[in-house]
Amino acid sequence: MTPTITAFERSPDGGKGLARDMRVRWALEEVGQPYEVRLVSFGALKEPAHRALHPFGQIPTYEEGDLVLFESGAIVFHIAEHHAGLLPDDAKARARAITWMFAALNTVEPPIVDLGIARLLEGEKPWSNERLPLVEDRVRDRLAQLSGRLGDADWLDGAFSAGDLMMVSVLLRLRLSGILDEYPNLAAYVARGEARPAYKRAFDAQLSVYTGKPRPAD
Ligand SMILES: N[C@@H](CCC(=O)N[C@@H](CS)C(=O)NCC(=O)O)C(=O)O
Repeated sequence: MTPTITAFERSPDGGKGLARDMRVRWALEEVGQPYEVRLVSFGALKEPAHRALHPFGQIPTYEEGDLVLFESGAIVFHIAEHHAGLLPDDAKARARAITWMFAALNTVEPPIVDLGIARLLEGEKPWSNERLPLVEDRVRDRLAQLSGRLGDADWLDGAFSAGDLMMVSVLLRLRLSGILDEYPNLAAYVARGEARPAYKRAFDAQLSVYTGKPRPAD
């Protein structure tokens, strides 16, 4: 059954790959699962029809028959569990890959989201100049720890997994800040993720929504 995901009708980043449907698209492309996309306006996100799918009125959602999921992490995990290619067969390696998914979402993404808020929404506040360096340093702390763990490995734990997909997706949100480049092994890690054919297909598909150009595969 072909799943349907939701994405922004108009993306705040114009299709630079930061909206969270990108993670889901990437996972679906990695496992070779075709999918449909339903575009949702900002107004419609908060309407009852969408809230029935997503209690917080956000994207992405995932519908597969009568199964409805929200939260990009839960959706990617569901895809990874039901298709080969994103989680190792070995039980312990699988548990570690899932651990990295949670680490990306629960430990690395929050300070990165906080930085986005501090820069984009709080820049005019009288206390912004004092707060911003503190938020940036919290991001740097996490990146230094992650950089130390990754070392010169290609991926976080052996072969590429859903843990890497999620970590790369989260780190990409830092690109415009320049902070990622302070950690060359993390910048190279993200570049490896972006170089994957599945990532490129997902990126092109998301971008085509906003440029009006057809998907390359069409
Ligand atoms: N934790 C959620 C976050 C979802 C989220 O923040 N979605 C954003 C787009 S990337 C959204 O819908 N923003 C519009 C809004 O919150 O009104 C996930 O990972 O799926």
